[in-house]
Amino acid sequence: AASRLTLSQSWPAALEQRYKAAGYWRGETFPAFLRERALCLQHKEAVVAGNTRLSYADLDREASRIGAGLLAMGLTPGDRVVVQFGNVAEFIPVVCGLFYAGLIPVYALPAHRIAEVTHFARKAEASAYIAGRHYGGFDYATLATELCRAVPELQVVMAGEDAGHGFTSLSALQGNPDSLPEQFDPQSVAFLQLSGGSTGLSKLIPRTHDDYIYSFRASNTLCGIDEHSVYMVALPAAHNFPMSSPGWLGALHAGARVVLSDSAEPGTAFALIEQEKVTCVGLVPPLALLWADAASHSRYDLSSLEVMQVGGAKLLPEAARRLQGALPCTLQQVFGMAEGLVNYTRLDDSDELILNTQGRPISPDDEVRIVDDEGRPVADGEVGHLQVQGPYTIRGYHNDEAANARSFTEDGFYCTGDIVRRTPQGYLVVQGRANDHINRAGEKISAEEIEDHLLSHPQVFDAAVVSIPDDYLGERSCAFVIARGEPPRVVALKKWVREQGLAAFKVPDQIVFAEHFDTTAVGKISRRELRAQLRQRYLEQT
Ligand code: J2J
Repeated sequence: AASRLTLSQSWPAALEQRYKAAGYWRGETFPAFLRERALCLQHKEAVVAGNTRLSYADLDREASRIGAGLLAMGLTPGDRVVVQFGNVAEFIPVVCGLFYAGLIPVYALPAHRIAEVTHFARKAEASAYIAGRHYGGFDYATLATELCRAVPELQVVMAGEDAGHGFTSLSALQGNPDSLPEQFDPQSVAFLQLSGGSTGLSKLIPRTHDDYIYSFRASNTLCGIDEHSVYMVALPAAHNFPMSSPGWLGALHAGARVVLSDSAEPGTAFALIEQEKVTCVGLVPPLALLWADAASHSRYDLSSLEVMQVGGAKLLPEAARRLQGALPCTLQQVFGMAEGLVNYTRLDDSDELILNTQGRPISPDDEVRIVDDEGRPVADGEVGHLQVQGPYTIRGYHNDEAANARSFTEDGFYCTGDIVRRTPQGYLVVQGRANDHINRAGEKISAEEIEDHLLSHPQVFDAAVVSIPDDYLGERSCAFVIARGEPPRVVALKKWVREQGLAAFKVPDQIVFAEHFDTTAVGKISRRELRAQLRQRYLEQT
């Protein structure tokens, strides 16, 4: 058996037994189900992206070649590999190849830049980095070169016409398929997903074969995915929502067809929906609204669409109503998190529930607790902090004791940071967030992380980053800055943040200079109170 990455914080034995007895954890693994689909479905199309069409047999062959090739490079099962791709055909065979080899993917998003990718590689103690050479006008070989300077032990594999820089080319990978491990422990870690990063940098989320496969297998049932479905990935394919709720992994598990769209812009996506007869797609609220507007005067035939899922950020009831009116399909609200818990409105729910709630948990064994600031359960229907444990919610982050102490209760519940209330039918309504991150159209930004980068500027004395309600994005980021002497220009300061090697979505949308932060009344106030105060004052003035 291959050496593996095991969980440091696992489920208590009693829960493990319960989840197995209930049939959630079936001992199924990624390589096993992918191989099985390839055997049964052979020439059925699995993945469509651009001009590439891969059958289930093609996907299996490519994954075997890549997995064996990586082992031939000297990687060992259990090693972590940072992958960074846009919505291109190679992404799926690369991830499946890592699964086949027992290597552990760490999913960077295409928007991430050197600061973030370096953090992932270090935190995961990764052995390799695999990326597509060009995507969205960015050359990932440049990033890889810098990355190797920061983390010299990394091996690099590049997909694309020309790997360049002496990197190994993805298409050149070759190895002996017999070298691929045969046995996989279903309770070992299959990959590391990224957290939204509420305090500081993103944390790594270890997900096991058993828990993750259960989450998307059960999602398939709730989202109407079967072998006739065509699932479109319009959000970044490495994000947990389009990967697992039910996502492209759910679709592959069902033997359906996955269509990757490299743009979520209606023009591109609508053409693909018509051409590929897409039946299901997942979107964030601003995109869904954009689609609704565009659909009214679109010449494309969208009648194949059965389900439009919206999640990642709060969909307001009025916006939900607009979507329902504009698109000829069922609206499904999805409230999920990469740490685990996913809630869906059910396809046959009343409009009342679909419009006004964020759904209810996948599993009868998702134990949801709503508590006050002191951790005591609130009365039924009252607003409080959402905590959860269940068959697909992690018990701890990878290699991060400090974060675990903050984010998990003593009895192992995950503190989501979301403020919710529960309806009498057990549906959750998201009311807000307890911690200071900005949910910018589904992309999560840690206030602390950006404040840190602002503070590194020589002309910045202090900075506080807050979320401001925004008609289009849901929330935008606003940085309040106290200058040290002459204030820097706003554009210069934004450029400074970008040049720290950060994803562009983290650059503050707005910068407001302040003379001082008012900390008088309470004397020393917490960063959180300060942010709340600044946000409040700003909203009162505008
Ligand atoms: C309000 N807030 C929401 C919603 C997520 C499916 C869907 C989404 C994610 C995701 C995911 C929300 N209304 N409908 O992983 O599998 C906010 C909450 C939550 C955080 C998690 C999936 N849907 N959110 O968005 O890990 O604050 O996962 O805790 O990126 O997004 O973010 P993330």
